[in-house]
Amino acid sequence: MRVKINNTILELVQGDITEQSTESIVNAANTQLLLGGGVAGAIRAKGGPAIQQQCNKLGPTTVGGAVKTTGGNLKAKYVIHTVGPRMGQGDEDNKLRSATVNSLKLADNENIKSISFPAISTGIFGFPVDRCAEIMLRTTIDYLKGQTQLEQAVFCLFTKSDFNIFQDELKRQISNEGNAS
Ligand code: AR6
Repeated sequence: MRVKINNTILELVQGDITEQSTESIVNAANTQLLLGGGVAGAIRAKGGPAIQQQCNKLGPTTVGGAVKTTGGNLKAKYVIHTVGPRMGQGDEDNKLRSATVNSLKLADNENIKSISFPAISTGIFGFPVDRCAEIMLRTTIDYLKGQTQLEQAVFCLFTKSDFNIFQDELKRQISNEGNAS
């Protein structure tokens, strides 16, 4: 599914984010910037050691923060590492909002034109996927309505069921606002 928010294409796809050819992909990181399992594990396996090496110089970071490294051997030139909330630590919704908006801002500040997000925090960190879809899509749509050089923002969902949840939520948000073209 694909909609346009002002000048930016917002797209949902199902698949492995490490196969995305956007200029940047987002890693669902931890505050230590140690690439563990899930998205991070796939990035480490496919991207090679340069990514963790750069992370070691940048970490630790904060929940909701975002930092950039090389994409190593990935198709994406850059990885934007952002830390989502771990379920149960408190103020999770705001932390997920910050992680999303800080990733988008970092991309813009670095003149990056395209970005792919996973469903941050919905794996090892245990955040519900429907709430993640609502927050990440709302935050991204609001951001793209403002000043941005981003040409494409992609949400890459690993499973068909997560894709369907994001698709239903995007349809709901777009029809409530009538802001897509
Ligand atoms: N492509 C796209 N989505 C994926 C992929 C992939 N290759 N692999 C998993 N997902 P997670 P978190 C989905 O656990 O919950 C790591 O150890 C997955 O199904 O990657 O934020 C880090 O180092 C889920 O929907 O991130 C941190 O310590 C979503 O991506 C911690 O996990 C996020 O799952 C971060 O946990």
